Amino acid sequence: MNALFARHALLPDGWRHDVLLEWDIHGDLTRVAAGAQAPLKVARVNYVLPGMVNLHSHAFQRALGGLTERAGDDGEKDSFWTWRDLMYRFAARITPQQIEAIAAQLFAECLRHGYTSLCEFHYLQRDVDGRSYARPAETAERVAAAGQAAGIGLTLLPVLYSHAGFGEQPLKPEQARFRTNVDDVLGIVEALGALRSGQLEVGAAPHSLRAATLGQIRTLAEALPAGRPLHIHIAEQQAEVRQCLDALKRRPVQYLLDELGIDARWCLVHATHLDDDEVARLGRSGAVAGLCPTTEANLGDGLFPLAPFIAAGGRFGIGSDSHVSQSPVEELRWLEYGQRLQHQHRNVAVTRGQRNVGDYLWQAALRGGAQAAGRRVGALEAGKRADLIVLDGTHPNLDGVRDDEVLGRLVFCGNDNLVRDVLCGGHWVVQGGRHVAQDAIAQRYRQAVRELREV
Ligand code: NGQ
Ligand code: ZN
Repeated sequence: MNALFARHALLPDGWRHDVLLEWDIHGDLTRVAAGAQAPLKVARVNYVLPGMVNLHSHAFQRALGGLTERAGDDGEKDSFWTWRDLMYRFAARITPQQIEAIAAQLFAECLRHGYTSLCEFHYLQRDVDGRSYARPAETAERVAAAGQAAGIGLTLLPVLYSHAGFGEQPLKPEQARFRTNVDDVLGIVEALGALRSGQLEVGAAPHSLRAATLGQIRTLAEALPAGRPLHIHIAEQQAEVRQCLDALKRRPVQYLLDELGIDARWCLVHATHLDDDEVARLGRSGAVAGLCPTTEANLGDGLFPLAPFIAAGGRFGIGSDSHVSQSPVEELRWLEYGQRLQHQHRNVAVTRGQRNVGDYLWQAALRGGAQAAGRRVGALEAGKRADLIVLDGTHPNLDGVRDDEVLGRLVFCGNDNLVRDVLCGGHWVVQGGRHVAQDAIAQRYRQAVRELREV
């Protein structure tokens, strides 16, 4: 039977008791009733949360994680830009089959840690010589296949990538695999349309103001079917802000807000460097800030102004971006800890109505993530996808805790993965802490990594 009985479940308006959840064969929740009787033969569990949305991913970078942590010898300080050179070198030789194997491993890991949706910001779209594949959507289709193998919900975002920097600088040779114009992207969006389902949506993503012009971004946004999400990297590094001021006479987020009618369709990824006016305007815009705390820390980006952004009514979600972490717990923990370290006080991510940091972070990241994904996810309610995680109620950290303590324990205490079972789109994809296809997926991943190391 497609049902589960949770003694405690996090519903949109907070924790509820004795919740009966039912879903249909399409993977949609059909009923979520609190204060219910447990029917015979329906499994009973202790703590259930909606699965988290991972709103920013470059899946292939999973295989590079942890391998760029050695300082260069040439006296130049390592930075985002020196990391990017290493990442380009890695991206130069990877094949579609390897992309699929790496993505499947990543997606299984994400599911095991409680992500049930992921937005793939997909720019590795040409072959190793910079030519279009016979099927221009080849690599995006490989990511979709990996999503299906792992059983995660996806939003595919084919990327518009035409320039190396502000002022329409020509692409560098090492960026040849990324090259697309607006028509290329729309062609890939169209080809991927055949894959749209309850588990998969298709949007688009101008890579950044460095890689796409305003005219291109406008054309793409207008041509994309209504309601599809649009994502863009923005204001991640100080150097980018300076270049934007030089070239366009405005700060990156200011420029987007002035020129593009940024609204709820948009996800602004990173948006790290904002002035007060940008914080207020972005907060009012309805757009989602796509925060990726572990990658932003790893790359030395800076800290997002979270408290004023929340106060301005801003929406945000979390992403694992370069995949130095595959855990929403770690993203949310570092999001809050960055603020504590910076401002030297505690319990920053709260509102007047929600004083509980863990509850606020989890729910806010769900709302923002769902919006950025453009899919019916992020809440346990009828009509949404049957995406949920069952926590290990026998773990000492959860033993006997009150409802209002669960997310504090999950997000801020310890390193064990408390995710026991995961249901995604109505299928149990993680059981007892193991992904159901873990071994086969890991074997293909190991093979891909071995091949890449041999090149
Ligand atoms: C990316 N990653 O596209 O993978 C970027 C680096 C760039 C992050 N921004 C490349 N974290 O921004 O030019
Ligand atoms: Zn990114």
